[in-house]
Amino acid sequence: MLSDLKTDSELSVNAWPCVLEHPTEPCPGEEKSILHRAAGCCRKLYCANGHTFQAKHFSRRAHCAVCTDRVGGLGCQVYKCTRCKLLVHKKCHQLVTIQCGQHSLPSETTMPVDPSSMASDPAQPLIPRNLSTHAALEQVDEEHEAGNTAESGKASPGFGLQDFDLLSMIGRGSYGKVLLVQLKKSDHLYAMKTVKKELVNTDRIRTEKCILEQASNCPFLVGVHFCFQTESRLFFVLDYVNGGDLLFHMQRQRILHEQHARFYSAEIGLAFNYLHQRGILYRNLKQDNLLLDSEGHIKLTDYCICKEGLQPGDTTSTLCGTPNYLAPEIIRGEDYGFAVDWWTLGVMMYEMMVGESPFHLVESSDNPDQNSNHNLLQVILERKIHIPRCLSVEATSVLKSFLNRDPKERLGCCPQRGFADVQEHGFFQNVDWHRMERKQVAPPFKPNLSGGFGLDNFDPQFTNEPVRLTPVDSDIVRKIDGYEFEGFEYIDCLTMCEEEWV
Ligand code: ISQ
Repeated sequence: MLSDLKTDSELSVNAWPCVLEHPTEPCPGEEKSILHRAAGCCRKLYCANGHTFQAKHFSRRAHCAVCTDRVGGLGCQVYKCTRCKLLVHKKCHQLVTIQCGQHSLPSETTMPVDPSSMASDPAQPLIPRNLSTHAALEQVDEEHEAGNTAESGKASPGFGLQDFDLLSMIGRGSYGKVLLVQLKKSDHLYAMKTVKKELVNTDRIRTEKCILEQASNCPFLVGVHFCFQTESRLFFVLDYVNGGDLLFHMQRQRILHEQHARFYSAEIGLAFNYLHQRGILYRNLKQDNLLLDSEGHIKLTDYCICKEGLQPGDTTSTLCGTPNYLAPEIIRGEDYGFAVDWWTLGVMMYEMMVGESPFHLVESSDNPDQNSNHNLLQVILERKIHIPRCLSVEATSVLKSFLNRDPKERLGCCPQRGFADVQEHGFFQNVDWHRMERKQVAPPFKPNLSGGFGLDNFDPQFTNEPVRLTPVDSDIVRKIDGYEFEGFEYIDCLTMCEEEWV
């Protein structure tokens, strides 16, 4: 079995067996309060004289650009141009004579509008204000792309790249980049995960999106606000978690006090329990995926290797995960279940309290093989785990219990008791779980947010990179099946309400 393993730093397999029969219908377990907005199915657009009007409820004082009477009022629909923000009565929209983009906004309109974002020709891309000219020019290709897809009827009528200012790069994965962005309309900050269509598997994207939607209802998971696409990319607009990731903080701190590790591991436990109760196996715990919010609470991110649809007791067998966190049963090639997540929590708690991995390899230049993943996997399977004597009895016990190589004996894995055993373990005895799950327990560390937008909490290797989306080769774009990602567009219920009541 060991010889079959890849030696990459990440091992993952692209086989995702859960394919929905009707992709535009809600996924199993999806909350009913969340609304889907597949292209054109929920929001109609009305075109007149270059404008693209959308029906809105408008609660502020404003006047119709055609008849000049007041528009809006409770329950009264107004048509608003998605590009130039012109407001008209529904009954007047066919009579509009002003061309799109060729008017100044009425002074009553409280929407902050940057003049540079008003293109005189609606067919021209908008140049975002917070980009350098160079970066903006790079982005123009993408905006064109966004416009083109809209014209061919495949883009979301709700949101597109042109609605956001791209502020900084904050992360990178094999799929694409993660950017800090600001919604122009509201100034809200979001993390935008960009995914190149040519690099992804559609079933995997469907799973990730489905989990993101469910994650939005858990305080310890990064959730999604919007999804949209261009011809070459998919965009997930996610919660921006401005305190940085645990990897960044552990590089400065090295070891955390037990009290500090207890707080993070309790919140991670609640996140796991939320996912497991919904049949989702996370499989991706590592320091880079554990983010801290502005107060210091945790949020897990990156659902790209999650498995969904597992009932209690069900197992799966795909070989995937980060080598250092792989549970022994995965390495042994056995079928495995939720127990692998509790193993990863044990590895992470050890790293927090001891300052290194429980499977730390001693560097040896004589034997380069000693440092390979192959050797690491053997160590995970066989080497005695050394727990320093300076740790408390309870900390020692919880580490031993999570790092039990037999999944049936591991803490959190008893079929009838599950998470209750974790909550009742001596290490967590002083945790008030009711307050903890409501984020009412004060975090032990508050991230420094003195720098703009919290960008000081992200690795300069990302934040120093220019903010741009590199143009995708047109030959590649031509090969992408335009219908493969149909129905990807999404807007969360809360934002939908905010958007309607401008
Ligand atoms: C949200 N906030 C900060 C960083 C992120 C990285 C990946 C996904 C979501 C994120």
